[in-house]
Amino acid sequence: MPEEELSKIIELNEDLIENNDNLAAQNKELLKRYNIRSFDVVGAIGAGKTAILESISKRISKNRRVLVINGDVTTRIDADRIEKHGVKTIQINTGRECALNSYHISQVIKNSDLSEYDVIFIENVGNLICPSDFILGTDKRIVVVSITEGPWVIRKHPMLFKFSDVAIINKVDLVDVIDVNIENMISDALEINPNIKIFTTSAITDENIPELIKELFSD
Ligand SMILES: Nc1nc2c(ncn2[C@@H]2O[C@H](COP(=O)(O)OP(=O)(O)OP(=O)(O)O)[C@@H](O)[C@H]2O)c(=O)[nH]1
Ligand SMILES: [Mg+2]
Repeated sequence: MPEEELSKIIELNEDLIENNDNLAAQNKELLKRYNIRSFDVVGAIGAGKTAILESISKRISKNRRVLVINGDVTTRIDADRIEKHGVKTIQINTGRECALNSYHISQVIKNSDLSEYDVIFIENVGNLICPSDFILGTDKRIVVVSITEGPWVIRKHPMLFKFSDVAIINKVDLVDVIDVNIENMISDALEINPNIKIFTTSAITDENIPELIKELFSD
């Protein structure tokens, strides 16, 4: 590719990321104005993002007004699963895009009555690479992997761990049948980001889900 074209592509990418960051800052301000606590949940396909949000929703929906925004390429399967637990959901279908961006979120929050919510969770499209470039304007980012993705999944995808506040290593109920050392996965995450808060969970048995909720709502 000619050098001139390559530099245009790089500039375009930089513009995209800068525009995304600016819009994310506006999202953050709007959510703050309504006193809404917000989290975006990123992670591998099938790691258990929706299952964890189901587990959290059923525990907190009695005391808090929750909206879950689900990013998915084409379906509303995840939103339908979560809605059963007494929270509101909005599905965003991203089509060919492999991650949500702050424009998607700005459209949703501009067109919602934010006075109806105390908490917003955003489940991103399952992907450990694309979402790292696109912050959304939430208070905290949660990254989810599971032990079934293999012992190297964290080391192979450092970017999301570097820029997340909370890491979840899920499906620990399967530890007896999967050859993986969870302690090593925890060390990998801490090496990438010494400040990250790590929870080893099972969305099936609810192991450590109350502790996770405590962390999310502690300050
Ligand atoms: N054994 C076990 N299975 C789990 C756990 N969490 C999720 N699953 C199962 O893993 C599969 C995928 O879970 P989802 O919650 O759909 O995962 P996801 O990360 O939302 O997937 P995408 O949105 O498609 O990226 C489902 O069959 C869940 O029942 C867990 O902690 N333990
Ligand atoms: Mg999901």
